[in-house]
Amino acid sequence: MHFADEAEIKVKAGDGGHGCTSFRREKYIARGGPDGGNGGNGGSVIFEADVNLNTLVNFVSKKHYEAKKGLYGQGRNKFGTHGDDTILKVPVGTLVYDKSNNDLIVDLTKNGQQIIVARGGLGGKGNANFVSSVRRSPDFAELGEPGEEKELKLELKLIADVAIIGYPSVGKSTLISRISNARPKIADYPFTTLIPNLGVVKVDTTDFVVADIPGLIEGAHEGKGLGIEFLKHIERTKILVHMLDVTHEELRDEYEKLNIELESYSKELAKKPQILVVNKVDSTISEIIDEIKKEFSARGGFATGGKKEKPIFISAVTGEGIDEFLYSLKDEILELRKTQNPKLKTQKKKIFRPHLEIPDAKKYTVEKTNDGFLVSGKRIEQLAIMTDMSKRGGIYRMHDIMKKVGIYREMIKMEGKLGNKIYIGEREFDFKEMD
Ligand SMILES: Nc1nc2c(ncn2[C@@H]2O[C@H](COP(=O)(O)OP(=O)(O)OP(=O)(O)O)[C@@H](O)[C@H]2O)c(=O)[nH]1
Ligand SMILES: [Mg+2]
Repeated sequence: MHFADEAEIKVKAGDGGHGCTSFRREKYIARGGPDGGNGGNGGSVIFEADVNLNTLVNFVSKKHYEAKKGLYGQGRNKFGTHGDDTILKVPVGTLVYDKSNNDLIVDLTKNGQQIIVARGGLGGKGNANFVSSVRRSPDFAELGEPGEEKELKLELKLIADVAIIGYPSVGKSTLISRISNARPKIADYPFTTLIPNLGVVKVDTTDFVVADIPGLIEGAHEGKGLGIEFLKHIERTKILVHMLDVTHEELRDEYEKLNIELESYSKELAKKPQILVVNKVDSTISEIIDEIKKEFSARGGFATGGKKEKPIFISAVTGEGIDEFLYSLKDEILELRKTQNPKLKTQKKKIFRPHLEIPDAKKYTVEKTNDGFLVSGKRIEQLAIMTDMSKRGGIYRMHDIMKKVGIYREMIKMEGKLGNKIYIGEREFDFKEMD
């Protein structure tokens, strides 16, 4: 499987259902009062960050996503059902960009965090809404608002508190599978891990996310092995667990070489606190462990950014030393969380439903064009697109609104006259005489 950390997709929210034009049927009354119900709102397309995912691969194979339409309103004041939202789960650490202008829409950093990326269209109002003293039997209803449509670019920068780095086959995946819920592939050949794996670790009451990073080798920054493109995923981690393999001969040398690789990728990365872990103690003898201890302390502990002076010896297979390792990791994380914002907070708050929020109709601009006026504004554009242009009543209502909110006054100030056009979004109206 190819590791997908970028994808481009199209999303389309559901259209709002049209409002209904209908009149009550009653005995002996030719035409009863209007009773056309409202159309349902269209569903929105929503992203939700999920800590159990670690690639965007689903979005590489499927590129189009839609939410359901709202149903039409019906007679007897029956409302159309709202369209269902489409919730797309993405890994925590997904950045969402609007492809049309490359603007960052959101950086999904919290597990459970949701964002509406394409808003469903508002359901149109049925004719029962348009009764007034001067309009007793309105023969028009609003159309449903089209759902938003967007082209998005997704980019993944995984967010983990801890990243396990080291040469191939030192036992990084074995460790993450022992301490977390992650179940990566483990094998005795180099570069078994091709994409970072994430796992949630729980020590007492503290939860944190650990990433198992593919093996690095000397020259990785020049593209050797799997290269260093994965290192961008550890830019946001707090701590690096630098793992060495006790069965290798030149541990100190390997350790320094990897730190140099980190530094050639980013000085920031090289400065991150590291916990040094020497794995596979079950395959060696205590004399060798003593030798390694001496070698590290003789040279003064860490070469870069390190905090812990002495390596922790573990066996990811037998479990030896794992508790000591987990408790030092937890202490370190709690210490760092005091100064930084915790990244893995599950967000339980309900997302804000923009359907409930109608934009302010008084917020608009009027500009002169060569044959009339261009009127812009969220609400006025929404009303225009929802106007049923085949019904005089609908068009008249639009003119009434323009008068009420002051658009006509503006146009008259700018010498609006009969024959002028009024452009609002995709719709076009004719300037009328004021009565
Ligand atoms: N004896 C012993 N073998 C271990 C230990 N930890 C891992 N191994 C073995 O080492 C080999 C490599 O383990 P992995 O966990 O796949 O190593 P890795 O660091 O993830 O390797 P890459 O993904 O290729 O970078 C496997 O055969 C493991 O069974 C350990 O504590 N003791
Ligand atoms: Mg591995």
